[in-house]
Amino acid sequence: MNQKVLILIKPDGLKKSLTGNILTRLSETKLEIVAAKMVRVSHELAAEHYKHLKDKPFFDELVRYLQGELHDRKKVMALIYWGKDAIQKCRGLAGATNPEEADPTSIRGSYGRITTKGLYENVIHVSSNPEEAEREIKLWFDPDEIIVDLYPAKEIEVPPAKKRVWA
Ligand code: IDP
Ligand code: MG
Repeated sequence: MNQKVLILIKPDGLKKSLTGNILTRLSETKLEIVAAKMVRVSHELAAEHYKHLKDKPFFDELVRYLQGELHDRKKVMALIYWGKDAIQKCRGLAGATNPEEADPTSIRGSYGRITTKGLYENVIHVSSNPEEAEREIKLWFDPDEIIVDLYPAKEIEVPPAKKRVWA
């Protein structure tokens, strides 16, 4: 079954200069990249992304982590992979949530760590099911930032607004 999946290279992955390694590992899947961008992550975006964990004791630290507050890297790389069994393939390469329990050859097993505060810094996010992928893709991307039509979209009239252009 063709699926789409949101991948985030988290701030620790960027700080450790792992972008190339992670993309190389993901290329083993032969999936297609249909969107990619660098994102400055607001508190609102990070909290919304991880809202299913808002009652966990590590939630505030997790939001700070995704915002880059722990790594002096206030950005993440967001990508959408698309193709057959995309979620299972990417989750498999990523490895278990806890980097100490992840297969040592997986991305998280190779590069993740547990901080002294107990947060799992696991360098990559991968959506875990199609419903979560849809919610997350719509949270991180607008339709026109994706080179294929993944979900129904509509056109709306946007009132004239100020926009930055090259000087
Ligand atoms: P996932 O990233 O494997 O889908 P989730 O349960 O969705 O796992 O958790 C989101 C993120 O929250 C994890 O990737 C990890 O960074 C962090 N996290 C999850 N569970 C724990 C925990 O028990 N202790 C510390 N950090 C955790
Ligand atoms: Mg998850």
